[in-house]
Formats: sequence, C-alpha cells, structure tokens
Amino acid sequence: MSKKIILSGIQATGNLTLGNYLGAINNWKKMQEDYECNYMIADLHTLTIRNNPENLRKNTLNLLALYISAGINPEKSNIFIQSHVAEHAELAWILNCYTYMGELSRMTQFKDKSAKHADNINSGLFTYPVLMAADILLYQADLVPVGEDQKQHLELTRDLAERFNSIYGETFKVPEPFIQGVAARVMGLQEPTSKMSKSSSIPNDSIFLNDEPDVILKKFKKAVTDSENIVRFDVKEKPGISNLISIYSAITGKTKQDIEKEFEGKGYGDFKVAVAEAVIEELKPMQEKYKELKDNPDYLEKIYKTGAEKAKIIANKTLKDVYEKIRISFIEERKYECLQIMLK
Ligand code: ATP
Ligand code: LTN
Repeated sequence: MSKKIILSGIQATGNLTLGNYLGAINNWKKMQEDYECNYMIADLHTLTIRNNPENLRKNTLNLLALYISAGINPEKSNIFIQSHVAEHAELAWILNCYTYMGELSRMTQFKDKSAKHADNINSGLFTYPVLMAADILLYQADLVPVGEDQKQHLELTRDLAERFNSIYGETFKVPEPFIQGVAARVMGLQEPTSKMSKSSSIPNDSIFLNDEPDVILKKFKKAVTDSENIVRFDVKEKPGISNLISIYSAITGKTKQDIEKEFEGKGYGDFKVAVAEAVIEELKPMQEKYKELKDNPDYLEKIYKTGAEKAKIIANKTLKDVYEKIRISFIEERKYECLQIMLK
C-alpha cells in the first residue's frame, strides 16, 4: 500500500519559536517514517507583510537550515521553497476565482493581521488562505500537520477542493488537518491567553529556537503565573501554569497528572527551572547543528534545488489536470515552445 501524503510549511518571517517547534516541526519529524512528506518554506506568503528583501532571503535560507537541524531529513522528506515552484502561484489564481469574499472575510488570521498591520491591509493578506490551499492541493496531500491556529484555513482548503471536484469531477484530494499533541497551541509566556508568535512585540513572551540557555532560563523565570503556587492544570483559572505544564509534557512525554504529582509540595520557582532545563536540553542538538549548517550555503542550495525539481513534477501533474478540466490549454507546453524559439 502506498504511503499517505503530507504537506506543510512555515512562513519565512524570522526566528522560529517554541510554538512553531512543538506545534509543527516536531510532529513533522516524527511523521517522516510513515508518510511521504513534503515540507515547504512559504516565502510567497511572507510578502503579505512588509519585509526587507535581504532579510527575506536570509530568513528563507535560515529556515531551511533550521528544518534540517530540527531533524527533517532531506533523504526522507522533500524540502523545497514555495516560490521555486511557479505552479503554486498559478493554482492560487485559479482557486481565487472559486473562493467567495464572504469566506475570506471570516478568517480570523486575516482579522488579526489586519488589526496588527492597519497601514498595509493588502489583497494578498486577504487571499493568503487561497495560496495556502493551492500549496496543499497541488500535492494531493492526505494530511496537513499544523498548529491549532491553522484549522480554519484547512477547512477552507477542504471546501475549495470539494467545490472544484463537484463542478469538474475528481481533481483534488480533500485533505485532513493533523493537529496533534498537548502543545498544539503554545501560549505566550507573558500573555498566556494569546498564542506564542514569532512576530510578538512583547518582551520575553516567546522562546526562540536560537535563544541561548541563559536567555531561555531567564524567560521562563519571568513567565506570568498566579498566586496559588500549586502546580495544577487548569486553563481557565491558571493559564500561565497550564501552558508551562503543556510545554513540559510535550517535551518530556510525561502526562499532566504525572507532572502535578512530581511537583506536589514544590513551588513555581522549582517548576519553572525544570521546564527551562527540559527546553534547553531539547533544543541543544538542534542549535549545534544549526550553527554548522547556516554557514554552508552550497549544501543548502543542493537541497533546495533537488527539492524544487521533485516538487515540480508532482505540482505540474495536478496543475495540468486542472487546466485540462477548465479547458485552458496547458501552459507548460507554451513555456517550452517559447524556450525553443529563444534557443534557435
Ligand atoms: P507569525 O507571528 O509570523 O504570524 P507564527 O509564529 O504564528 O508566525 P506561522 O509561520 O504562522 O508562525 O506558523 C507555522 C506553524 O507553526 C503552523 O503550523 C502553526 O500552526 C504553528 N504554530 C505557530 N505558532 C504556534 C503556537 N503558538 N503553538 C503551536 N503551534 C504554532
Ligand atoms: N499559513 C501557514 C503557513 C503555510 C502552510 C501552507 C501550512 C503556508 N502554506 C501549507 C500548511 C500547509 C501558517 O502557519 N501561517
């Protein structure tokens, strides 16, 4: 039996957080044995927010180095950069014509990001989920491992696939979100009622994957808790401590009950240090490998070129089918014709 197909991606917006790691990459790593995995760097999505072009290039390569350092093995998984496979933008345009304004207006990420970037509410930000749907549908993905916050985008992707299939016949596989683990929504350390985010401007709210051990320890020590001083899981009454319990549980594999028992009679001080130490240990091998890889552009280039070639074969097949279904002549043939004329 053939393996199920996975596709996922992360925007190249900067340093990744512990939320990105526990909600996404750590699950990706575990899935490599049992699934056919495609992991993408979403550089086109990044354009929806203003970025310095040089930073975007740097962030893209750094993210690639980080995927590999975190255990995504290019021998097992296909790793590529979204913009290298032009089919993503092409399919996104087509899907845009099958997406309603009302559907996009309901997306909470659009509402959040437009509030955060009120001076730049561009139409790319609005149609962001359609490009994401194209990313997924091109690869006929069965499962999409993401954090809790992406669930709504996945629902739209499913609706678009079903809509297109019902008009033109079976074209896209309808994917399922794969949201897993006790840390599918890691919260901020300073604001434990909002998700930890790479672009948070609150100091000490996010743990970054490249934070030094002393910085990690300091951030956990400063984490907002409550005055009860009892390590007990209760998201409503104790969001700060509950978030720390989830992080500790995701890393050590211990259950919440085990953790409550382990810290019975001990205060928050001891618990915070234990969580920080677990995180430091977990991130250590990745940080070491990252330092090595980040300064090896030749190796990274080899990976993303091979990745794009492999991705293009799959994406092209789906796009060809879509063009045939909507009766637009297949663009790839036109491209090759132009190339032959130029070479003559
Ligand atoms: P930004 O702050 O730029 O919006 P982000 O930190 O929200 O970025 P994304 O690039 O949007 O990160 O997300 C990449 C992946 O990480 C997605 O699968 C997303 O669901 C997951 N993710 C992001 N933040 C968290 C979090 N706090 N907890 C769990 N998963 C998360
Ligand atoms: N929107 C996602 C990043 C992303 C993605 C994808 C995730 C872009 N394309 C395809 C899964 C599948 C986010 O995490 N903000």
